[in-house]
Amino acid sequence: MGSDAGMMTIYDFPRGPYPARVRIALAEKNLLSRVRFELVDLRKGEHKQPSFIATKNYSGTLPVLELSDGTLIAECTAITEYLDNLDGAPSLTGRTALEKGLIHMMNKRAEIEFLDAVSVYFHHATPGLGPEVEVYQNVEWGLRQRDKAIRGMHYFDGVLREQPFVAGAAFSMADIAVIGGMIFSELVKLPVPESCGALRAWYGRMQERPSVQHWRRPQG
Ligand SMILES: N[C@@H](CCC(=O)N[C@@H](CS)C(=O)NCC(=O)O)C(=O)O
Repeated sequence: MGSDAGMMTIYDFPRGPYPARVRIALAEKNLLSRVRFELVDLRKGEHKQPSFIATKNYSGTLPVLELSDGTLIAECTAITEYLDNLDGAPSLTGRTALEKGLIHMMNKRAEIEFLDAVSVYFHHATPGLGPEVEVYQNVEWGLRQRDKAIRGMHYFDGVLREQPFVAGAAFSMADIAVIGGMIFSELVKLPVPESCGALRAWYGRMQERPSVQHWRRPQG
């Protein structure tokens, strides 16, 4: 089992939208001094190397958290759950049963309807990480996922017309997942429709958070 003390390692790619989610969560939880980052170069396909898959993450994705005793936790949501509960005072993943349920639902929805859809668009309908890494591309599937992501933007715009944050009254991991979608959309130049005023205004407010500002700064 994982130890709660000691230095942790994050295998990541600093500008990647999924790694951004964990970097933002770390900053929100004041844990940046407890981690060191190890670059896995996506453009070189290092995350698809058999050794990475065998020893770090079966799914061949980033980020991955490694605890000081060698325990590995992949998947942004799982990593965020772990980090959020380290101090016994969860602030990103919910305290009550209701908060936990709503945050988990909206976080998953942000992935399915927005962030993961932009990712599929990137990998299938754009050059993605380049011909060496993108060994199978299905353009039609990619374009469908692009359209799904735009529908997702409209959906989250509607949510944010009704409430200040993605899962309700407070900032949570679900906001971080939508921020990941927005970061990926910027990267692939998929603009948020002008009509999504609430989503745009919320994103403006998110830029004021120190955790997001920290991510925006140049990183090593
Ligand atoms: N479900 C995973 C997705 C992670 C993910 O797709 N990460 C990107 C980095 S930004 C990646 O590794 N992409 C390479 C690929 O999918 O081949 C999570 O939440 O951690």
